[in-house]
Amino acid sequence: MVEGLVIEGNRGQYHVETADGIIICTLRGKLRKQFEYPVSQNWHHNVQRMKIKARDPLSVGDHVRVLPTNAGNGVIEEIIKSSSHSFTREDSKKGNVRSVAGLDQVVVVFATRDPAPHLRLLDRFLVVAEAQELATVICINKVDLGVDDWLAARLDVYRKLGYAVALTSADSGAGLGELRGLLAGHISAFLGSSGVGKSTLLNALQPGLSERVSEISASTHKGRHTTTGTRLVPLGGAAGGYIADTAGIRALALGGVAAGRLAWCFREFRPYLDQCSLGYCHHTSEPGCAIRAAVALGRLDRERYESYQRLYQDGGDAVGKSWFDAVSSEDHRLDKLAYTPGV
Ligand SMILES: Nc1nc2c(ncn2[C@@H]2O[C@H](COP(=O)(O)OP(=O)(O)OP(=O)(O)O)[C@@H](O)[C@H]2O)c(=O)[nH]1
Ligand SMILES: [Zn+2]
Repeated sequence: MVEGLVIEGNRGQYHVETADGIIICTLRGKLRKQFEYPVSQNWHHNVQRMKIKARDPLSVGDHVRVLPTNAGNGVIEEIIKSSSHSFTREDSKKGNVRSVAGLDQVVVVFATRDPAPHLRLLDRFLVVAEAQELATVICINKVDLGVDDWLAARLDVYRKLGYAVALTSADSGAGLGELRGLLAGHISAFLGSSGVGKSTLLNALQPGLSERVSEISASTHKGRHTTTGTRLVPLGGAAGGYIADTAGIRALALGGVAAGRLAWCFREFRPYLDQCSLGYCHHTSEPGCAIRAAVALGRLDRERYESYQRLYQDGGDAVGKSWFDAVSSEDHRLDKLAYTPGV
C-alpha cells in the first residue's frame, strides 16, 4: 500500500499523486458503500433500494491509502484524512466559507513597482484569508527594481504580525529558495494584480508551471467535471508542495466575511476584542473602545486600523465581493480594484 494525495478526480476515477508517481485509481467498494443510504425499505418485496449521495466521497486534497494493481493503476482502500477545507452552502450563509481542494495557503503577490503595491488591497486579502483560516505568504516580487524605504517599513509591520514575507525576483532568482521553502508542505494559490509577475514567478520556480496551472483552468472552463472543479499541480524538487489552479482560487471568493467577524480577521486586534466597554462595540466611534485606545497609544498600527474602518463601512459582504472581483482576473478587474481611489 502507498499513501498519496488526490490531485484530480471524476466520480469513480481519481488521480492520486504518490512517491512512485501518479496512480489512476478507483474506489474500493466498501468505501463507496459508506456513501450510500437506503431510500426505501420494502421488506415485503425483500428489496432495499439504495441511492448514492450526490456528494462525491472524495475531494481533491484528500489523503488516501492506495493498493497499486497493474502499471499506473490502483484501488483506494482508505481515506486517511479528508481535506479540511470542503465548501458547504451552510458555511457560505454563515460567511465562513471554506475553500475547496484542501487549499491551506494563499500567496499574495505584489511588485515593488510596475505596478506599484497597493497595501489596502493586501489588507482585504488578509481578511478573507483569516476568515477562512488560510495561511498567507506576502510575496513582494521585482526586488531587482529596488525596495523603497516606505515599503520596507510597511513590510516590517506585517512581519511583526506574524505573516511570512518573501522578497523575490523572478528575473534575478533572488528569494526563490525562500519562497520554495514557504510552499513546502502546503497547497497554495497565487493571487495578485495583473503584471506583478505571477506567471514569470511560477515559471522561475519550475519551468512550465504557469502554463500547467492555467492550462488546467482552461480545461475546467470547457466543462470538464473534476471533483471540485479544481486540480492541484505538484511542485517538483525536494521541498514539494502543490499549487492550486485558478478554479481553486475562484472558489475562495464565494460569500463574504460575517460583519461580526471582521475585527477578528485583523489578527492583532484579537487580544483587545473583549476589553471594549460595550459588548457590541464596532470599534468605530463607541466610547471605551480598546482597539481605538490601542491605536491612539501606538500599540496597534494606524494604517491597519484605517483599513478596518474602510472595510467596516463597506460591510462584511463587500469584503467577499471585492475578493471575488479581485480574483476574477480574466477581465483584469483586479487592476481596477487596485487603483480605485479610496479603496
Ligand atoms: N524587473 C522584473 N520584471 C519582472 C519580474 N517578474 C516579472 N517581471 C515582468 O513583469 C511583467 C509581467 O509579468 P507576468 O508574469 O506576465 O505578470 P502576471 O502577474 O502573470 O500578469 P497577468 O498574467 O496579467 O496576471 C513581464 O514583463 C515580466 O517580464 C521581476 O522579478 N523583475
Ligand atoms: Zn471597540
